[in-house]
Amino acid sequence: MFTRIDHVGIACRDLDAAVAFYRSTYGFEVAHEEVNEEQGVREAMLRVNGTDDGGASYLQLLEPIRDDSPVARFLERNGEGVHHVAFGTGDVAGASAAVAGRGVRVLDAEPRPGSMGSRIAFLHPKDCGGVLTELVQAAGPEPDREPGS
Ligand code: CMX
Ligand code: CO
Repeated sequence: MFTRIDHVGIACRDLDAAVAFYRSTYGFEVAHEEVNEEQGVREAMLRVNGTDDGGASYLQLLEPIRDDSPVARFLERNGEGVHHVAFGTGDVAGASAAVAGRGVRVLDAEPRPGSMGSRIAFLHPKDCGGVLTELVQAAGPEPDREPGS
């Protein structure tokens, strides 16, 4: 069902400061930056491997743009840190239906727009061992899994 880690979402209070940390400490560069009004975030995608044409993995740095957004509430409760893990799939609607059938609450009845033209759906962290989980269908093609992996 899933082919890779699409991204790890990291909540931060100051996106520019977080980008500067990841650049100066690890050498990661920003592949893409955008505001997602619906999700209430300003975000930067830092590519870890692959290319933006498909099959890449990213760090997604997230700064809230509204006090009542999920990332703002997370920061209030926990401070900065890992917010969610996102799995890549070629079929987000199918993957959502499959996990829903296994008793996991899918928070998005219909997939929503995510980073870089992707379509996304979230799973409730309380049904996923405390991990907020995102399913991502990237705009680009999904790579085949390595045989045996
Ligand atoms: N990871 C793990 N647990 C989390 C969590 C997170 N990121 N966010 C909330 N929780 C926990 C809370 O701590 C709480 O636990 P307790 O009941 O033990 O205290 C529980 O989930 C329910 O909390 P809540 O008060 O209902 O929390 P929220 O109102 O913040 O809602 C959630 C939680 C997951 C429904 C909401 O954050 C959501 O809909 N998230 C999906 C959208 C999103 O996160 N968008 C931003 C990222 C966009 C992107 O990646 O593109
Ligand atoms: Co995400």
